[in-house]
Amino acid sequence: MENKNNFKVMKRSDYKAPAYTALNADLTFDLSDDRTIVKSKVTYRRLLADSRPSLILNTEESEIVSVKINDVSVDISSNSFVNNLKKNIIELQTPNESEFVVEIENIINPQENTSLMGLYKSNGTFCTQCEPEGFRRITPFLDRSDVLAKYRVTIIAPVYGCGVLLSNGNLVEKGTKDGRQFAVWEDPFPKPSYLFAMVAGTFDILKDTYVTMSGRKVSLELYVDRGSYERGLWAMQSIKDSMKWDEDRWGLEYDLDNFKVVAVDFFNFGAMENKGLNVFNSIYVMVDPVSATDMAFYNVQSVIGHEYFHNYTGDRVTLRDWFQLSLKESLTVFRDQEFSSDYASRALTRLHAINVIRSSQFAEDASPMAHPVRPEQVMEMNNFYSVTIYDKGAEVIRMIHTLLGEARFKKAFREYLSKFDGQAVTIEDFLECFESSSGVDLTQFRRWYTQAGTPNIDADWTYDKAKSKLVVTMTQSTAPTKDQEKKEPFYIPVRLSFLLPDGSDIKPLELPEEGFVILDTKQKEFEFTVPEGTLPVLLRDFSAPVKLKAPYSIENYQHMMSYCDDAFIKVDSAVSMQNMYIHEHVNEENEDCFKDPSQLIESYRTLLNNAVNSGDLLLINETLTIQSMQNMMETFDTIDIDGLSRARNVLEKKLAINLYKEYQDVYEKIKASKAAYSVDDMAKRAISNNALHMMALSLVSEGKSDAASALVLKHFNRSKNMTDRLQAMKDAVHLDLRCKDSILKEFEKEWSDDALVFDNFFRVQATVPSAKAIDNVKSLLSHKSFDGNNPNRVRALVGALSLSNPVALHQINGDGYELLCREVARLNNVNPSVAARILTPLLSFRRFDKKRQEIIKEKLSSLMNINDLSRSIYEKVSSALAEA
Ligand code: B3K
Ligand code: ZN
Repeated sequence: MENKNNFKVMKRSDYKAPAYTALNADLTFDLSDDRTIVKSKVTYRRLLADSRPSLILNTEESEIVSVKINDVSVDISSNSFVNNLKKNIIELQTPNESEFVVEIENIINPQENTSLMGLYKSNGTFCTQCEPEGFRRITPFLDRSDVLAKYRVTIIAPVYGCGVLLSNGNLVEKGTKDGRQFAVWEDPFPKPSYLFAMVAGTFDILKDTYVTMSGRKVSLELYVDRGSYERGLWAMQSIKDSMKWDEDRWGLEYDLDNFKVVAVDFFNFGAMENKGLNVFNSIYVMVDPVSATDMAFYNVQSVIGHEYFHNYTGDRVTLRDWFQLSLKESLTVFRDQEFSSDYASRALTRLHAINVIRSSQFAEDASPMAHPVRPEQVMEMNNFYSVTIYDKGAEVIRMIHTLLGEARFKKAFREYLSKFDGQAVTIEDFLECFESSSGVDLTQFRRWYTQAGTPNIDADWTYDKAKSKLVVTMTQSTAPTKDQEKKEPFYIPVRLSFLLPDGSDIKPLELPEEGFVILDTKQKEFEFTVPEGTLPVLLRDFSAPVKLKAPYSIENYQHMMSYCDDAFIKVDSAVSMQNMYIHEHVNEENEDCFKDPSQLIESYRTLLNNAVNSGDLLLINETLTIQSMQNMMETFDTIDIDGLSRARNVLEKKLAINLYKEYQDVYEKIKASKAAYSVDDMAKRAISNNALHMMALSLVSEGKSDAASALVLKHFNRSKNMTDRLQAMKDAVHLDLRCKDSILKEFEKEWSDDALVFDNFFRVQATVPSAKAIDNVKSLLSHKSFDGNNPNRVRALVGALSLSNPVALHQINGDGYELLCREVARLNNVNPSVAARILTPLLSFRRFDKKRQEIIKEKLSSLMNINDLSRSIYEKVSSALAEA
C-alpha cells in the first residue's frame, strides 16, 4: 500500500536507550484560552559518553518563541531549526558539560485543541491528557516513557473561572500577583512525561481523609462540576475502598500526602492515572441513584480502583517503551477485576470479563488489526489501547496467577514492585522476576505475549471400560494472523472437574490438587479413573482465553447448568444451548420452520422458578441472558448477519412466549428494596428488568402491543431509579411501542440539561436493532443537544450504532456504512482517536458476504483519500485493505 502520508512504523526491536535524560522539569503555565504561554526550564544529562552532540526533543502543534541552552539563545529562525520543526522535532547542539539547562518558551492554543491530547479546554476547564504522546503538544521534551524527571509546576491563571489550580504532587505555594492567581506544585517522585497532569477550573470539592496502614493521614480530594457534590460521594467511597483493598490484598500503601481525582466532561477514554492527580471522564465518577444505573455505580468503583492501582503498577514501576503497554494495563486490569470481585461480585465480574474476551477480543484477534499482547510494530500508539492489550493481557496475568497460586503470585508481585521501584521496565523483566521468585518456568508460556490470535481447543473423550478410565483428548490450533503464518503450541491451563449422573462431583486421583491440567503440545491425552457415565467439565472459570469445541449434547449442557458449581460453566452451558439453536437455524428463512428450543425452555423454567425461591439472582439472570449479536457473531468464521439476527430474534421470541407466566411471576415477586445501589438490589433489578423485557416482547409477538405499551409505561412512571427507567425507555423504543414518544419526550424534558444522563437518549435510539436506527442517528445528529466535539456524545450516538448495533450498521443497502464513514471523515480533523475507535467494525469486512464486502471496501478506500488523513485512521484502514 502506498503511504503518501509518510507515516512511519515503529518496531519493538528498534528500541534504543535514550542518549540523554531529563532530571528536573520546571514548568510555568500562563493560562489563556487561545494563547497559553508555557515556559520550561529542564536540566538534561548526557547518558552515553559517545552519543551524538545533539539533543532531539519532540514537539507538536505549538509555536516556539525562544530557546536557550545554559543561558545562551539558540537561533530559531535558522533553516535547520525550521525544517526540523516540520518533522515535529527540535534538535539542539549540546554543550560539553554532561549536564546543562534548556529553557524554552512556547505558545499553545487549548481552546482549539479538539483532539483532547495535550492541554485542552473541556467545558470551561483547562485539563491535560498526555498518555501516550500528548506531552509534546504542551512543550518540547524528551517525550518517552523511559525518561523520568522531577516536576515543579507553576500555574498562573485569571482570578475568575479558575478557582482551582492543580498539578501532580504537593502544593508548595499559592497566591495572587499582578491581578492573576497562581499555584506552585512539586511532585517528589520522578515520573515519565505521560504521567504529568495539570488542571485549572471551577469545581465543587469533596474532601475526606484516609489513614494508611502505617498510620499516615492522606488527604483525599475529588473535584466535580459545580452543583454535583452528591454525585461524587460514591466515587469518594470507592477511593477509600481501593486504598484499603490494595493494603489488605497486596500490602501496598499510598505514597503521597494527597490524592486528587478530577472529573471532566470532555475526555477520550475512561480515565487517566497521572501521579497523584487522576483525571476522569465524568461518566466514571458522577453517579446518584436517580440519575445513574446500577452498572454505572459498579463501573465507577471499578475504574476508580483501576486508576488508583496504577499508582504501583504503572506509576512507581513504569514502562520502558510503549510496546510494553500491557505490562501496566494487564496487571492493573487484573487488579481491578480482583477488587470488583472482592467488593462487588466475583461471579458478575468474571462473567463480564469473559464476555469482553468472547465478543470484542475474539473479534480483534480475527481482524486485520490482530496483534499480540506485546505488539511488534506500531504506527499510531493510540490504536493499541485495545482489548488485546488490556483484557486478553489480564487473562494472561490470570493464567500466571493460576499457575503460581495466590501465595507465590503475591510473593513474586511484591518482589517485582520492590526490585523495579522507580524504574522503566519491560514485560520480559516482569516475567523473569516472576520466574525467579516462584521457580516456575514460563519459557513456553511467553507465547501468550508473542503470538496473536485465539487458540482453538478441540476436545473429545472415550471411556475405556477395561481400565475404568475416561480418556480426554485435547488438540490445540491457532489460525494464522497477518504477521504470523505459523503458530507454535500455547501453554494452556485447562481447569476441569467431573460430574456424575446424579449431579455430584467426583475427584479422580489423576486430577492435580490445583484442579487444572496443562495442554502444552498440539495434542495431548489425559486419563482419569472415574465411573462410566462421568461427564468431564472443561475450562472451568474460563481458565484460558480460548475457543473450546467439545462434543457435549444438549442434555450434557442441561446437566452442567443444573449441577456444576462454577459460574462460568453454568452460564456457558446456557450460551452453548443458545448457540446450538442459532447454528441449526441460521440458514432457515421461513420463521414457521423454526423448532421450539424445548430443552432451553425447560432449563430456563427451572431457573425462573428458582429465582422466585431465593436463588442467586445475579447468576440466574446472567444464565437467562440471550447472548448479544456480537457474541454470537464470534462463533462463526463468516457472518450471515441477516440469518443470524433472524435466528436470534426467533429464539428470543420463543423463549418469551413460552415462559411468559414464569417471567410474570418473577416480575411480580422480585422487587428491589431501595432505589439506591447495592449489589443485592442490582441483582433484583436486573432480573426484574429482564422479565419486563421478555413479557413485553411476548405480548408484542402475540399482537398485544397495547398491553405491552401499558406495561412498559407503567414501569417507566412508577420507577424512581435510572436502571428501571432506562429499561422501560429501551423497550418502548426498541419494540416500537405506542408509549415510545411520550417516554422519550418526558425523558428529554427531565434530563436534556444533564449531559451524562442525556447520552442515554441518544444511545437508546441508536441501538434499535433495525434499519430504523440509521434514520434515528441521522436526525439526532442535528438535535440541538448533539455536540460532535464531545466524545461521550459521539460515542453515545455514532459509536453506539457502530459498536453496539451490528444489525443496523450492516444494513445491506450500505446506509449504515455511509453514515459511519461520513462521521469518521468529519472526526478525522476533530478527534482522530475517537474516529479510529468507532471505525473498527468495518475493518473485518472480509467476514461478510460479497455485496457488503464491496460496499465497505469502497467506503474504506474513499477514507484513504481524505486530505490530512490522521495516522490512526490510516493505520487501521490500510491494514484492512492490505489483507489478501
Ligand atoms: N492509561 C490510560 C489510558 C490512556 C489512553 C491513551 N490513548 C487509562 C488507563 O488504562 O488507566
Ligand atoms: Zn489502565
